[in-house]
Amino acid sequence: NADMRGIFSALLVSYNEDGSINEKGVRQIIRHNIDNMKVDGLYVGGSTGENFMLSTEEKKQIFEIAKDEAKNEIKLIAQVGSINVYESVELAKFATELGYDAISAVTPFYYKFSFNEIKDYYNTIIDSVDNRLIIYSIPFLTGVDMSVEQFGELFENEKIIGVKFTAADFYLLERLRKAYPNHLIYAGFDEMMLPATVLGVDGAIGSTFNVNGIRARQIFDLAKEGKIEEAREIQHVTNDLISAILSNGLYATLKELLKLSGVDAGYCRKPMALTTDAQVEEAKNIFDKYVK
Ligand code: NGF
Repeated sequence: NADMRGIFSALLVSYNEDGSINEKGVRQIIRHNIDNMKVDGLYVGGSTGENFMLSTEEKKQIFEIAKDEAKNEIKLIAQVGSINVYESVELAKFATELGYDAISAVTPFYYKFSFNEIKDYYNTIIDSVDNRLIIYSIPFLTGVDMSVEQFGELFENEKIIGVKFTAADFYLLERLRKAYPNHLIYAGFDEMMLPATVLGVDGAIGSTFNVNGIRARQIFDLAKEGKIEEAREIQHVTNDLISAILSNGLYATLKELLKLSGVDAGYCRKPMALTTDAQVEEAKNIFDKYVK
């Protein structure tokens, strides 16, 4: 599974003001990631794509657009997780038929599912397709924490090849790295990429790579080469940028920064709010300081 290592942007999706998908804008975001951010791949249908607010048909449409635009230029991962496992299976089949290189699924959320239920969810999804699966673990949004042993039980299914680890628990990350040296681990928090890379992650999946992909790759490569001080300097600039983005509203600001780069990134989708004038103004300052 070494083909899946590297830097993956969590794809932002351009929506029109009425919430419909702006296909032209989505294509431009994809091109910007490939041509200017030089990413190795895209993570399609994640939190960053505002995926959990979409209908099944809309999710499929985004998978289709991404594959049609990216073709085989980069790797594509389709996030198909949903607390409706039947929808996940349908999406997994759809993305596999489109030729996605792997699928991923968030841990099922909202209800307090037992570990056995979570395991059944993952096996149900991946056993329905001829593909590979990456677990999406994001405990701060889902409330689902899993132990080293529980990850091991999931990895008993050979088609489950890794985890997208969006957590600040570096002890757990180190334990997972030691226990499963042949599974893929992706760093999920862009602001913690350097420590995660030092601990041996295989790649990273992040929202801010849509605008900061070049620095992200520098941090990753320098850390892999053991050039920690140089990597730290770039992480410092990156985190000045990320903290400014987070203070101004994550997805709205990323979209404004893309617009300032000439990409029609559109609006966020309800119930996310429309961007205010003050946010737009602040995004210009952020752009001039860190992105231009
Ligand atoms: O946006 C979130 C969650 N996390 C992303 C990323 O882990 C999510 C992260 O890049 C993702 O990949 C996806 O599913 O779309 C952060 O936005 C970033 O580190 C800033 O905190 O809130």
